[in-house]
Amino acid sequence: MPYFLGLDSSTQSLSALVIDTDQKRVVLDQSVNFGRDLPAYGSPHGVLPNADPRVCHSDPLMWVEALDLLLSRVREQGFDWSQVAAISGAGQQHGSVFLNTPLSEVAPWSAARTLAAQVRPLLALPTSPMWMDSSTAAECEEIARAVGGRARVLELTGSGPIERFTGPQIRKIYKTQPDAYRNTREIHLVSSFMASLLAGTSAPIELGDGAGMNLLELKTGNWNQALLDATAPGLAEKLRTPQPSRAQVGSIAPYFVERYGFRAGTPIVAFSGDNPSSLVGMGAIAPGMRLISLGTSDTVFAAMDGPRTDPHGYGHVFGNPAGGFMSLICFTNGSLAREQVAQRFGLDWTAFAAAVAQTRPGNQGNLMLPFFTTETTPRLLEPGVELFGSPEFVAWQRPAEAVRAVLEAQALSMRRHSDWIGHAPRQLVLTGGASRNAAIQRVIADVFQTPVRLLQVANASALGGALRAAEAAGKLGWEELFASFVALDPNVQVEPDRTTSATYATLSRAFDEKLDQRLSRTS
Ligand code: XUL
Repeated sequence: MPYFLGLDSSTQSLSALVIDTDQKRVVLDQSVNFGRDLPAYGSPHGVLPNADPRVCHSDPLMWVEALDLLLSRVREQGFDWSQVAAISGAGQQHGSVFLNTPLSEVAPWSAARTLAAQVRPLLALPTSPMWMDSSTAAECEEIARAVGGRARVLELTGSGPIERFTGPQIRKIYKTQPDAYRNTREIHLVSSFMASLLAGTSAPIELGDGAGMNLLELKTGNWNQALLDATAPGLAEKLRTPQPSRAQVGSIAPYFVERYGFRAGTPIVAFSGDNPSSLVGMGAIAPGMRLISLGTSDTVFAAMDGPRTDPHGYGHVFGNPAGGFMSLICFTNGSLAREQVAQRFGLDWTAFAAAVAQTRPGNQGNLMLPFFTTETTPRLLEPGVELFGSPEFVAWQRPAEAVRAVLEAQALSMRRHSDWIGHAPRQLVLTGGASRNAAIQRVIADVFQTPVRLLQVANASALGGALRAAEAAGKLGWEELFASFVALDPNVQVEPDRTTSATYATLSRAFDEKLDQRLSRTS
């Protein structure tokens, strides 16, 4: 059987992508959008509303119901799930699910009831803290203090203590909802939770995604006792030993065989985080390629030859699912900031791209600090947008300049904050929803003075899951899989305009100055 399924449980949707390794083609690529398809969860963008903008939780039952909905929809279209030989996948990173019963102790899922109905009574906490949450500054400081400072957390885990990471989130639950914490017997990442649902038992956390918890020691690949103790009492018992990415964590639960027609015994390979999975889906498991994913958040990432850490403490080191490490820098104000500017002037994406063409590189010195929401890179716990330049621009009366300003600021910030990765990139490979936007491609190529390319498959994270399932099944190696499934789009080759180099050097200095002033005011 040549079919392999990759699932991706991301912020706003659940996707399924199936590859046929004999025919070397993608045979299925479908998604359930949480806001559109599951409106009852009141989360149009996958996040529950909260009066405090720093608090971002999701309803884990929404992810569970999305799985049932996606599998049944695809089956109704006539797709035969029994052709799938192995399954893997990915989840949005850092989010956590708190269960009152380890899934290894629950009775097999009953095919007579929905999965959500069976998971609901197992939740020790009705909502899941997710990666957009920035409400744990106090907990980050407490953890850092307990283990010897922020630099020590960075050295141990590859990341400084970060508000959205799972450890500080767990500590906050322990402090603010002690009963819920006491009732919790198993804590999952979104990735291990999705794998557990499919396997009908407790799937362990995978090393690549586990590195985003501020709990895992990079050197040993195991939980660090000092960090566990600093986070919450009894935490070790609520976490299973982390497993390497190729580990088979179970076989498909009979529920999915009976309801959707999967083949009994189909192996489930450990699920990873969406970024590590995208590294695989973009064929970038060896150092040398620099990747930019333009999604709800923007991320810049690359495989690394060793676990080098960010001296500024903003970037992260995660596990590379193919072995070794990867760097990742997350910019929270990604699509979110672009959307805010577009909405402010009533622009659709065509008009947004056209606006860029009406302005010149460097934007005549007009500059934006585009922190519409709290920011991870650089760390800003108070949102705030600042404009500098002509009086009309500063008064938000220049739509075209505002559009260029948000894009230039995002690219300048990516360039400034990714220099620690090393290896000056020879090309930048873009993925994610906004990567098809020609104006964005142009600004990134010019700011970095580096050629920009695109991949043919947009959903790199789900593709990464399918490729990981195929590789773990043992018949095909990475090179063969990449040769069949990872191709650059021949129609997109954006060369940097060399004449803009001096302009962007000047703009970059101005941007750094304004950003440093902002950071010194807030630190
Ligand atoms: C990475 C991060 C985001 C989420 C998005 O550290 O927080 O990219 O993984 O799903």
